[in-house]
Amino acid sequence: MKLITVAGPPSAGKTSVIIKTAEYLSKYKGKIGIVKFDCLSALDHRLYTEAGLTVVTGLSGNLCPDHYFVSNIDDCVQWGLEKGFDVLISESAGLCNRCAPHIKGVTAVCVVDCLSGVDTPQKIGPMLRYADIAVITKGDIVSQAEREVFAFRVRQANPKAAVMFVNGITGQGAYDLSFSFDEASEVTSLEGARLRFSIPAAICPYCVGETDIGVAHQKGNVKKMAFKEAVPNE
Ligand SMILES: Nc1nc2c(ncn2[C@@H]2O[C@H](COP(=O)(O)OP(=O)(O)OP(=O)(O)O)[C@@H](O)[C@H]2O)c(=O)[nH]1
Ligand SMILES: [Zn+2]
Ligand SMILES: [Zn+2]
Repeated sequence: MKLITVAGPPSAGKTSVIIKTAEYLSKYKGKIGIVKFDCLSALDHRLYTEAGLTVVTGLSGNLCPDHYFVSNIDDCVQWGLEKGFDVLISESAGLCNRCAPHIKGVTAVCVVDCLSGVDTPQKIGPMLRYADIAVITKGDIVSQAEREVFAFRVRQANPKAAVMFVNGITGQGAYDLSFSFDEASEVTSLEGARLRFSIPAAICPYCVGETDIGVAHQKGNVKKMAFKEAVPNE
């Protein structure tokens, strides 16, 4: 079974792109399964099941969704193998912009939407920087010049990634994306595999649910601000 991790900011178009790509994948590559990771709620299972795709949802609740992802992805692989999928695609929310679910040796996709602003590719960090394929959505709503500038900024953030435009609504570009999944390697277990980028350590009382503000509650892995002021120009 091939495994593909798809990450990207909320509402970037991940589900739309996956559904359009899965149409081709199920035609040419066999049975497709989906795992959706999110924090508090996810409605994507409705879209996936309407599209005829089998999906499981993992909600991380009070954990960072990427920490939750890395603790559960091998179980998802085992589920996918039991179900007899040929391709398993994980969609994760990329909510903290510091984590990335991408795994060494597993094809990694980052979806960014070109309405999100030209600085977004720099802001979203390892989710884009460590992806093999950067998919840009919503190119239909901006001008050719804006598409080019956005793609340039994506290439600056990750010079190694293949950059592809996919329209999540019409599916334009999804055929090419489905072909680039050919290179995804076969996975039977992730035991011993490694993430491409470390997940931040976050062991402090707030990680385990404390809500009180005050020095007495700042124990463990706490980082304090350095107050370097940027002053207004005279
Ligand atoms: N115009 C346009 N709209 C798009 C495109 N791709 C996705 N959308 C729309 O953008 C919205 C969000 O798309 P989703 O596919 O749900 O995005 P997502 O990244 O899966 O969202 P979450 O899982 O909720 O984070 C939907 O209304 C889509 O129809 C695109 O290429 N062009
Ligand atoms: Zn989604
Ligand atoms: Zn995180």
